[in-house]
Amino acid sequence: MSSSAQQLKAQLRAYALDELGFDLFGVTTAEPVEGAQHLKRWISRGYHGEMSYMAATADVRGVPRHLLPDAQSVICVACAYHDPTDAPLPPGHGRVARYARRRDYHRVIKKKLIRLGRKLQQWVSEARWRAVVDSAPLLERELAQRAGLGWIGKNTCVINRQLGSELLLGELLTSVALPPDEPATDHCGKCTACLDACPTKAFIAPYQLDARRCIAYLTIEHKSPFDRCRPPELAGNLFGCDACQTCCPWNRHAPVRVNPSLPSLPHLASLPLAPLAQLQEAEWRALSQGTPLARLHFRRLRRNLEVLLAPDGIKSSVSEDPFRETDVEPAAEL
Ligand code: B12
Ligand code: SF4
Ligand code: SF4
Repeated sequence: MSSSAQQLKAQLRAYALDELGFDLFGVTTAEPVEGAQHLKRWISRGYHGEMSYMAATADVRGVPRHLLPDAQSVICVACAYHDPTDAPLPPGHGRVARYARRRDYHRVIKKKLIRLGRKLQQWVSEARWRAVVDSAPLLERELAQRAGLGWIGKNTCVINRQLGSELLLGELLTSVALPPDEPATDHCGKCTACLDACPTKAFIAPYQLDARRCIAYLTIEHKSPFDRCRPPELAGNLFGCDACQTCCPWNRHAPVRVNPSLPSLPHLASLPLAPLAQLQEAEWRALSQGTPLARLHFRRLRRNLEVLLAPDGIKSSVSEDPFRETDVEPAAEL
């Protein structure tokens, strides 16, 4: 690749990190990603549950050119939100996952990416680009791994050696060919802390998550009412779950790093359940506005609260899990 392409990448990198305030920056090609085969198998086993958008887009998620036909490169970025100063969950409260106790990252990262795209166009007038933050079908973690931001850990999250896994990802697809970075390599080793820490045993095997068991899925993405005879275990979580990340040694040793554009909103860290159950829909909308919590439709909020407010007796036993698999192959790398 020419030295001018190297120089352009260096300029973009400096602008993304120094001006826009991203915490990580890397480049990969726009070639299809290899992990797409895992996605297809994941769907075929039904691990996506009610996330029908995952099944509907499985064939194109690994193909960046589906989103920008003449894409040559994908610029991958991340914002960090590692702030481990959690107080213990007060009695009668529900926990909100750390990524959701702040402004909605989709908007924050998208705005920054659009500025990056415009800057690219100032430097290369014929450049075409498209900004993506979870908003279009793309295997974001695979691309981030290939662009060197971090490896996909056994908990399926992208982990950076310096910053850990509490990262939110975004991509700028572009028709401009930029020199790719080296892919990140796996540093999970023999550790299994995340697999052991998951309260619902949602990992079928290392690197494989059955979303139907995952509290993040159950509290946020699952739309249907829960089975009243067998409500899921939510382990105190009202919205999302961090257990497979807070236990990870790469997070325990990571420096506190919260992107200034995504400051913590401490009043959202845990919410009092009984008063929440009294809220009217408009009040919930006002409380959640502008944060990832807004994704939680009022009906689903009430459903989650019903489980969290119920006496322990109604919680199901994980050993009776109807999704228990018997035919799972072990991860190839173990
Ligand atoms: C659907 C989805 C979910 C679902 C399913 C999660 C999942 N693991 O797939 C649910 C609702 C459960 C979820 C939860 C969370 N999510 Co989410 N989610 C997504 C979304 C939209 C798609 C993910 C996807 O493609 N899954 C498909 C499956 C097949 O992928 P996978 O499980 O990651 O498996 C990969 C590897 O493990 C490997 N693999 C799979 N099987 C096998 C088998 C073998 C043998 C091997 C070797 C490898 C392997 O290949 C796969 C493809 O890369 C992405 C945004 C995006 N567009 O990418 C955000 C995204 C992944 N989520 C994100 C976040 C922050 C979360 C939560 C932390 C939120 C929270 N605190 O509650 C949790 C984390 C739970 C977890 N451990 O994954 C971030 C992750 C950032 C990071 N550091 O990785 C993303 C990238 C959004 C973003 N733009 O920042 N999420
Ligand atoms: S987010 Fe929670 S429930 Fe989901 S896999 Fe991680 S630890 Fe398990
Ligand atoms: S807890 Fe251990 S196995 Fe799990 S992602 Fe972190 S390093 Fe990897």
